[in-house]
Amino acid sequence: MSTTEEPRFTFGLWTVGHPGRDPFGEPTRPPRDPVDTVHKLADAGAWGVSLHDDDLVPYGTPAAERDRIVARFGEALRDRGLGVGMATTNLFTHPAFKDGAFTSNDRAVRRAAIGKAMLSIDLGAELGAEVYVFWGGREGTEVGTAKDPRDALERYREAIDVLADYVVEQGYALRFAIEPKPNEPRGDIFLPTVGHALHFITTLQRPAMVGVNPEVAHETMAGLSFHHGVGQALWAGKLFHIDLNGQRIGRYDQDFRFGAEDLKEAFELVRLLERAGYAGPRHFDAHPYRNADEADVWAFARGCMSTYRALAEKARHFDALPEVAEALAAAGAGELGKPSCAGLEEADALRAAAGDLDVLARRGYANEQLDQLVVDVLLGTR
Ligand code: GLT
Ligand code: MN
Ligand code: MN
Repeated sequence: MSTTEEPRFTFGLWTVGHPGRDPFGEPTRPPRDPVDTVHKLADAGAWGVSLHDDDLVPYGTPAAERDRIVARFGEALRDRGLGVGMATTNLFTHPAFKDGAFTSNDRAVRRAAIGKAMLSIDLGAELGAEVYVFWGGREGTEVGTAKDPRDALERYREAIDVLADYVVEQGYALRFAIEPKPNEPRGDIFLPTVGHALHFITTLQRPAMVGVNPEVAHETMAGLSFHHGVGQALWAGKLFHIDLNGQRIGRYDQDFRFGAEDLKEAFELVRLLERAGYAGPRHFDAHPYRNADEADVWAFARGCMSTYRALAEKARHFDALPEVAEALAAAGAGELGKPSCAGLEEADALRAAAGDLDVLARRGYANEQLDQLVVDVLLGTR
């Protein structure tokens, strides 16, 4: 993305539409009409929306009614010039998925899950989605002995393979993105981190079609550096989509407004995405606080976008400061981009270099100075 292009901000229908239900309490906000969401998101300056099949068409809706709902929604998108960044299947709400969807021990459930995903892929393609996400929230266990993880991964792989074949056979221009999460709602979820997902993708029949959809909250729940996970996905050419929100380590799945927690990590992330030229949607998968009223919901949505923009601006400002250039040089940040050796022809020189450690240990890396510059820029004192 060049500095003049506006990032493509998207919101799930389930985000601004989140009714404020939690495991301990009933909804605090009324249900929202998806068409109303389209209008309000357009007013707020978003580029587009994302959706689960069931967010738009409640499960069990008769076919004629489904077509009417989808047509009305498509018309609102066209009217307001909004796009669909991603679509996905709800394979976690219905009680049938209580033991998993693609990895349920019940073969009939697995077949129904694959079929539901096919219908949902049709819907995503009809609405022009560019990415199809798989978040396996129910794919996991509380009781480890109930599922051999090798069998579960084999069934997961089978499902993604057959669905990738389906996309190709239907001629849809969709790419898949797997969204990792360590736990919640299951005790332990399969494909818990970006790294697990990246390896899983290499086992698929159509690996080029499949990338990842990392989420701030999910890697953070696992205590990991989110921007390192995103960095590895970028390095592998697999960052097909991204879920932005806020989360504190060690807490429940908070899904707070982007930037509401750990601004420094958010800065590292935005700086990385902007420097890497990530061109996909900047998707906010977050919920307004449970005590938010209607006005606060839209303050939440505007806040997600304005924080991203502000951090992108801070990142540009940071990288333009001469003192930052100096600190980066002292830290050796640019040196890391250079190959360490030309290969085995340098074996003698490499062995000789092993004797230099005492001299090499004298170098400083100016990381205190560099990090304080980040803090100064974030605080606006520089
Ligand atoms: C659910 C989950 C998210 C996923 C969504 C896609 S739904 O809200 O918490 O992280 O991205 O299924
Ligand atoms: Mn998500
Ligand atoms: Mn989440």
